[in-house]
This record gives sequence, structure tokens and C-alpha cells, in this order.
Amino acid sequence: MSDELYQRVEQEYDANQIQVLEGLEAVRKRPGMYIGSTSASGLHHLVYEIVDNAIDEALAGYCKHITVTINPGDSITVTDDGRGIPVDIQPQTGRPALEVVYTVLHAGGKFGGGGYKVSGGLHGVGASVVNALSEWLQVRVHKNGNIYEMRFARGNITQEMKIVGKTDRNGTEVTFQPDSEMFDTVVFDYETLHTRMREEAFLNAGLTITIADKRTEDGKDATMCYEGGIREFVAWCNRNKNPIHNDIVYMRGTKGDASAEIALQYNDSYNEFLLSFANDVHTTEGGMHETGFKTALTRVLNAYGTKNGIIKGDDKVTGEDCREGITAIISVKLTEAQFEGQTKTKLGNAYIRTLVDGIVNEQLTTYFEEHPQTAKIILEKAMTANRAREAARKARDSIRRKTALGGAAMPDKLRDCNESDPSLTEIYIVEGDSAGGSATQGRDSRFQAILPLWGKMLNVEKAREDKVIGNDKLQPVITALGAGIGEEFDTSKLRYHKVVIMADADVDGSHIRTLLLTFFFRFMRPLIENGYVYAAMPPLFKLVRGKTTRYAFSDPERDQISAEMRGDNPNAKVDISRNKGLGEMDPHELWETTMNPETRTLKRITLEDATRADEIFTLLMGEKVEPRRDYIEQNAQFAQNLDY
Ligand code: 0RA
Repeated sequence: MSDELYQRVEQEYDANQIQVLEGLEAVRKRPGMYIGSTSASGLHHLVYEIVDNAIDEALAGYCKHITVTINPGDSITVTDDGRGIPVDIQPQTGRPALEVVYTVLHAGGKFGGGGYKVSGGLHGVGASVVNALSEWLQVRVHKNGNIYEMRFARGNITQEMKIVGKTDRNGTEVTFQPDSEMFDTVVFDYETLHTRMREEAFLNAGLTITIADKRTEDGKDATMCYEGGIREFVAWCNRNKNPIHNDIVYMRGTKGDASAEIALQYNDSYNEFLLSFANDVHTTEGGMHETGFKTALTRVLNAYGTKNGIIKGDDKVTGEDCREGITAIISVKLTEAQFEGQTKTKLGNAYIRTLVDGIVNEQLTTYFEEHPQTAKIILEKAMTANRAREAARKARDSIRRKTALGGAAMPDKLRDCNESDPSLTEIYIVEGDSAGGSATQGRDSRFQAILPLWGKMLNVEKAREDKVIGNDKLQPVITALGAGIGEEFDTSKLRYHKVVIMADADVDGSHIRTLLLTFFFRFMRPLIENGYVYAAMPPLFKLVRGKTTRYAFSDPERDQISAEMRGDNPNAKVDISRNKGLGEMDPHELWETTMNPETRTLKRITLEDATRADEIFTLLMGEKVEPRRDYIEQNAQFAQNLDY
């Protein structure tokens, strides 16, 4: 190489390197911008990013099996049997493509000749972001008969790419250790990863995904492959419910580079369970694919019902009527997905609405014509829903009238606070009268209201809105919150911006929590979506040494505090007692440990928590005995007092 050329290459390389470092430095400065947050959700997102790259390879048709392993020490290994990330020198940078993928922002997957049609990934930021946020990362590529290996620490190269062995297969293996300096927690939750991987397996029919937890000898593992794709997803979602027709309705279509598929089945519950995805990203805020589906579903049901004399005269069923008891999955794939909304999970591409609407309009009509029995069952369900909605409206009107006319409209049991600005106030929904008493005495009545709940709650699973509104346990909650219920729920009318569920850390407590969360999830969902719901966290242990009292919220914390309290004096006696229940704490203790904003811990309830509560609830309260017994047997030590 001539000196001049050599110098130029050197300079370009340096310039590139500087850019690279600046890029990854930016990720470490503001990790939240790239992975959403540095909480547990951001941590798990690292895994999804790496898996998404492997799924891109599967979508391109080259990869059949992906494995995800949680290693001892909470590093993660992801393998795939795709073509292997390219290792040749890139002409623009003079560096191996593999290195570019892991060190240049936005390079992940979308480089080289391969050119994928669609690409998943919520933020699409790729492997370099994971690398930047990892204490160390190692990647091995099986390709051309060689095993290539490269290593990094916090995004910096610690080992250049080199050949470390021979191989007779193709594929990529990445192992990374998330950087504890970057995350609030670096402990992975198996269930969270399992749930997401199961979802990916359903969404990519025929792809096998294995997940294994190797942190303990008896760690869990699962291998998932669904030839039936989203059809099996719907069947799985309905596994503990009672479907009201046998078939799973399946529709699909493509236009240009975009494709859409929809699967659905109705069950005898009153809940709508609609999951939508764009490029395998769960679009929790919905978007054009959902809109297209809903509009077409309503239109087809009304048209079929009217044409066949099931819906009479000018009657109509509403969109909500048509979705009562539905379980539906919508999955679309498209080249340039526009993700909008607060959490960038709302699909904005308008032509997708037209695509999905067209598919459902045509194929569901045909399906109904070919399966009149099923059509009749579904339509009758929608018409029953319509009548119930009418009854609910009347029940709501009657509450409204009572509230407007009667002066003392608030529930008898409510101990309200003095402050009236909702953004400053809190309501504690407390299990049991005695805990309610302690809370009322211990609270700061300027801004904290107390509402005790007692006795057995209504089974929300089998109750329609009109019954729920009239229920004597839940009505105080509805009235105290002041924001209505169901389709009329309006957070701007909320009387408290913190709704705190305070229940014991035992079975009954978790029962009440599950019930309330399910109730909020089904009838006041925006309350959860907007982050107004919290769980109080009473301490599990009380530690006393002489005049000093401290509290601990977990076993490790108890041990740590106990050691601290003993200090250098190994013989010191620290008296440790397990907290028996909220009702047994005196008001002052309850205030200090659980209610005082300066010292308490509140756990904000997420939609995921509520979804899980809803699932458990369905299991515990639904009609099917088998799954309930299985669940209770598996959780026997926690659930001794539940009747079934
Ligand atoms: C672009 C081109 C080629 C492979 C890949 C990307 C690829 C990327 C990832 C990320 C994770 N696993 C992956 N597997 C493959 C193929 C280029 C060639 O044929 O040499």
C-alpha cells in the first residue's frame, strides 16, 4: 500500500472509530432513549433486541431454531442457526461487518446484501445498543467452516475478530452480561422472557424457540414451535375458557410488501381479548390494523345479521357488542412500520387499515355464509351484549341520579381527606375493618382517604357491567373514585390520583389484590394505563434491638439489617418478628412503614401486572375446574385458603 493511501485509510479508520465511540457513549449516557427504561423492562428488552435479529434471519427464511439461555450470573446466550452474521471486511469502513454490527448504532441487521423485507424490534436499535449496555459481550459466528469470535466490554473491543476453531454448521451465538452500572436490576425473570418467546413462536409459525434457565440445577426450560401460528395462539389464549364455537376463524392476505393475518374465536365470557402485532412488536396502543379489524367486524356482523333476519328492522349491534367474549390476534408485517403514540406501540400506516378491513370484510362474510351455525351463535352473543349494555346504561343513570340528588353521596365507609385537588390526594383501599381502623388513625387526613373493603367480593369474571355497578362491595369503590365505569370511565373526574391497594402479604391479601386489579383491568382500564394504581408494601419483618426498630421487606434485607444492627457486637440480640398483618400494626407503625410518603415503598401497578392478575383470576374463578386445580396444586403453599 502506498504511504498516502495507507495514511488515508488510517485516518478514515480513526474517524470511524471516534464516531463509533461517540455513538455508543450516547447510549450509555441516555440508555432510556434507546431501550425505553433502565428498569427490569429495559433489561429484558436487551434480550428481545438480540432475539429480534435472529428472528429477522428466520423471516428471511434462513433460520429454524433460536435458543435463549439464562446463564448462572444472569448473562444471556442467544443462538440461531441462520447464515451467521457476515464476517467479511466492509469496503466503506475497512472493518469486519461483524464488528460494525456491534459497534455502530443502527447497524443491526439492516446492512449487507441480504436486505430484509421486514424487520422487527420496537426501537430497531440493534445489537450495538445491547453491546454498549453490557459489561461484556462475546459473539461467535459459525460460517465458511470457521468459528469467528469477537469480544467487547461496555461497547469497546477487547478482542479483535479472530478464528477460534472449525465448524460444519452456520449460525450466530451471542452472550452478554448486562452492565449493573446501567440498570436498576440485572436479574432476569424467566416468566417474562418465556412469555415473550412464546409470543414470538406463535407469531412465526414453524420457528422453534427454546428457553432455558440455567441459574439453578432445577431451572425451568421450554421448547416452543407452533405450526399453526396465530391460530394456535388463539386456542392457547382460550385454553381456560369455554369457546362457544369449535373452529378458529383464520383470515389472511397480502398487498405488495405488506401482509396481514387474523385469527379469532369467541368464548362465553364478557371480555374482549384482542392482541395486535406489527412486525412481531406487540402494539399495545393499537393502531391502523386494529381499527381496520374492528370496523370490518362490526360491518360484517350487522350486514349478515340483517340479511339473514337475525337482526330485525333498524336494530344494530355496536362494535363493543361484536367484541364481547372475542379472543382475536392480528399480526401484520410491513416494510416501513410507523410506530406512534406515547410508548411507540401504535401502528400509524393507514394503508394497513385498508388491507385488514378488506381481508375481514371479504373472508369473514364468506366464512359466515359457509358456517351459518357459527354465524348465528356469534350474532346472538352480540345481540345479548347489546341488551346488557342497555341495562348497564340504565344502572349507571340510576347511580348518577342518586349521586346528583342525595347530598351525602359518598360511601358510608369512606374516610375522606380534606384536600380536594386530586393530583395531591391518595385513597387507600384497605382489606378488612380492623386494618381500615388502623389506617384511618395512622393516616395524614389532609391528603389521605381510607376506604375499607370487607367480606367476600363479587366474582367479576361472571358478572356483566350492570351487575358490577350494582354490587355492594364494588359500588363504594366506583363512587369514591368518582370517575364512572366501563365505556364512560373518565380519568379527568378521578377524585384521587393515587389509588393504593393495601392488603396483607398473605393468601387472603393476594386474593383481594387479584380481585381489585381484575376489576380495574376490566372496568377501569385507563386507571391502570395511566399509572394511578399502586400496591402498598407493608414490611415483612420487624427487627428490634434495644430502642432501635427497623423494618425489612424481604429475607435478604432482613439478614442485612440484622447484621447491621448487630454491628461489631456478635452477641447482640436482635429480636426479629414476622409481621402478622396490617390489622396488628398500630396506627403509628402503619403510618411509618407503609403510608408515610417519606418512608414507605409503593409499587406502581403496570398493565402487565394487571393482565397477569386477570389471567390468574380467570383461572381461579372461571368455570373450568381442571386448570384451577392444577394451579392451586402447583401453588399449594400460597393458596391454602382458596376454595374451589
Ligand atoms: C445479513 C446478511 C447475512 C446474514 C445476516 C445478516 C445475519 C444477521 C444476524 C443477526 C443475528 N443472527 C444473524 N444471522 C444472520 C448473510 C450474508 C451471507 O450470506 O454471508
